[in-house]
Amino acid sequence: MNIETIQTALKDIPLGGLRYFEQVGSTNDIALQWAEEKDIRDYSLVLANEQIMGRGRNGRKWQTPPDTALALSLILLPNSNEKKKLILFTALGALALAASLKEKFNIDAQIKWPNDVLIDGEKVAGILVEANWIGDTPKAVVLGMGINIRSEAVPPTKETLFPATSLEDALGAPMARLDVLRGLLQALVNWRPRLGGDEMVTAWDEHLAYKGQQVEIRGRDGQVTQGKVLGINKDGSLRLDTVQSIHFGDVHLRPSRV
Ligand code: BT5
Repeated sequence: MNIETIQTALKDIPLGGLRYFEQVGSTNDIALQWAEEKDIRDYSLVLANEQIMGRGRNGRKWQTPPDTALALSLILLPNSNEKKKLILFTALGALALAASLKEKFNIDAQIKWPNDVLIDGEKVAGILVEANWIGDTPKAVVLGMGINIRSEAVPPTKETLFPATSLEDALGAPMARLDVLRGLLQALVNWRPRLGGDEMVTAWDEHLAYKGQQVEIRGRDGQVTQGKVLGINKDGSLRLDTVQSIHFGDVHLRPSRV
């Protein structure tokens, strides 16, 4: 992967700009800085071959060893409608990945609400959405995605909170990182106009992990909610067969042992 091969692979994607790094701290950090620039354009992409300080949510780490994975941050300039639905950009990324994996590789992936993509119950990709603000108005959304392509991308079991896998392990064959990236970006461009619409919520719901299963959700305050997963509500919250729907993002969602 180098800037020429990336440009060739992505020639049909309406990128506003492209920055590629052999090694970075975090692509999201680069993208957040880039998004501060006056002439920043929609669909500007930061891509790295390796991250040494990749970030997950709430101070957790995301590992991207060299030559094995995709680490990308896409800068999106939200329109006035999208500004009201920032929370749904995470699902947009997850849905675009799941839809493109099905279409291009016939891989069935599930979305573990709110931000992980799983294959057969193992995490293959994580998503971290951040934004640049001017006062209380979001100027740019940074959609950060880490996708394990080769098995070497998968951290040792004792280092992960949740079982993990790679796309090649799922497919049982080698995959070109740039094919996965092109499919993902095409799907993102296609799905973005439907952000928060019925079609997106339905497709998200169809890919939802643990549907019909009993799960427990631990919130930031440590409070545990148990219930059966029923689906996604129109506002993007998770519908359980308890009285409450889950709106907040930092949760640990697991199949319940009961
Ligand atoms: C996430 O956080 O899953 C969001 C990860 C977002 C990473 C992308 S890469 C491009 C962009 N630049 C960045 O710096 N970040 C974004 P969270 O749900 O908090 O999960 C983090 C947890 O996943 C860690 O604590 C580990 O247990 C586990 N983990 C770390 N690296 C992993 C990997 N490569 N595959 C599977 N699990 C991993």
